[in-house]
Amino acid sequence: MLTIQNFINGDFVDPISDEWIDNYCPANGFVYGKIPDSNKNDVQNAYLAASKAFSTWSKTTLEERSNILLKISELLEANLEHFAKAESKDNGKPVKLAASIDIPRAASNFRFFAHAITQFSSESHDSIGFNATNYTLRQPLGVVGCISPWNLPLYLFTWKIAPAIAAGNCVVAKPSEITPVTAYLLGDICNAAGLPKGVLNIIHGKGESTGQAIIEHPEIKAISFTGGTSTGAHIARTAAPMFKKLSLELGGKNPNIIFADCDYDDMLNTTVRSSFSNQGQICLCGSRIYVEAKIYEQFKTDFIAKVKALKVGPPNLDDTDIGALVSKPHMEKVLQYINIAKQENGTVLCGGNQVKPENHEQGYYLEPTVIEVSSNLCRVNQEEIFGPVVTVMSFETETEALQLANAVKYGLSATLWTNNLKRCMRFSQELQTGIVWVNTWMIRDLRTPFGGAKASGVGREGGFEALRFFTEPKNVCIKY
Ligand code: TXE
Repeated sequence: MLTIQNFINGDFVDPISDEWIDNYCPANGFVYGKIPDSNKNDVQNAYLAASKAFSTWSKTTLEERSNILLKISELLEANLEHFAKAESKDNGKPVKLAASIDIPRAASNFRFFAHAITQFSSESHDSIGFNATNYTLRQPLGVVGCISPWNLPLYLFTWKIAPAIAAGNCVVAKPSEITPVTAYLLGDICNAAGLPKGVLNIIHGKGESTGQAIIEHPEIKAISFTGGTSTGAHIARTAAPMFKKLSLELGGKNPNIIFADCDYDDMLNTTVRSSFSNQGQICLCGSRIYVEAKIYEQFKTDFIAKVKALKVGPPNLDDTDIGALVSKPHMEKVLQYINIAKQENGTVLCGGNQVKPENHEQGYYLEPTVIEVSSNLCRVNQEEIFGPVVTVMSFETETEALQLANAVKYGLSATLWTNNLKRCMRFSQELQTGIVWVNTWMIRDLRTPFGGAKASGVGREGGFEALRFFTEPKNVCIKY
């Protein structure tokens, strides 16, 4: 049994209440560890450690901060295999995915912000006619809260922590209680890299208690959150009266719009990935597929053949394409949506069932599922399922495709497949999303603004946007 502890002031400690939560292995459904069920006293201790560290950390040179972040990145790379196995076991994702995407990206997050902070600058404004000049100071906020979800555990946890500490803040961070292990392992790496005590504090526990104590802490100045839209709305309601800065990266229901003039094979292979990578549990997955009518039948035949060839199985096997879903309740939620689709007259073209691999019968496995729908208004086309389920639907005209794509409450990302430049430019302007991918999916340049429109969130992460979020701009005006 793996016992996870909180990481406060550079030390690993038990929760004050001595209360614990079971941690499940999605691959076989067994409990394999326990994690702290932290309460507000643990959060307060983490806050006090962070607050004490802040006066020194905020004054360290950029070179010093940058060197420590680079060291963390190097140590993550040196321990890649260990972290990848831990992530796969904790989350259910194929170990080859964790080793090729999750852990390398966590290392890149630290490396990227180690460099970005040395290039971050602010503006000056010469007030002509007033004999005055203004410059903008960008100062760290103080103690900030970072709360992350279970789908890309270390990847998203570090995507928040790295810019926060690079900018000179100290952090109270909470990973998802469903996937706590790699965040726990990160504590050792931070100590080995020489990160001063208290700069990063990692608290484990449930959203409604531990997370709640972070968001309502009066001295935690900002919250960077990734997770569900309803949780994001609750955080906004809680934090707004305290005037906390908020960055919310929430759900998505992203359109994948396919025109007949695209590079067909490239589109087909990428669409399999954008539909089912990480068991469809990525906020950027293209879960609504719209195909131009003249290639619709062909697309269905070819797509379904490829989807049926995907291998569902234990995440530790090298030939597994689709691992386990993250938890039993989540698997049940996804299965429920498949039933809703049937009740709404959707046609399950492939998949739709639970899978029970040998010796893993209690694991949380689902077949990759493709559902044909006739109305964009059905619940499976409007609500975030966040599992290995996509819908397909045909369209006749460009106007119709755009209308279908935009007719949801979410606005995170969109993918467009076409070789028509004018159409590409029109769609890029008109799609109501924070990200538009044309003839590709999931190329991520860490300098770009990342986030969503509408119910997909508020604010942007990535590049200097993240460093702006984690700093307070102050205008200094000097008359001469
Ligand atoms: O997320 P939650 P859940 C979507 C997806 C999924 C749904 C629910 O549709 O099915 O959200 O997933 C913490 N104060 N996404 O329930 O609850 C929680 O402990 C402070 C999209 O797992 O939003 C965890 O650390 N924190 C998504 C984090 O919030 C609170 C990724 C996310 O959990 C809290 C994951 C509170 N009151 C799910 N309540 C994406 N955008 O990538 C919970 N938390």
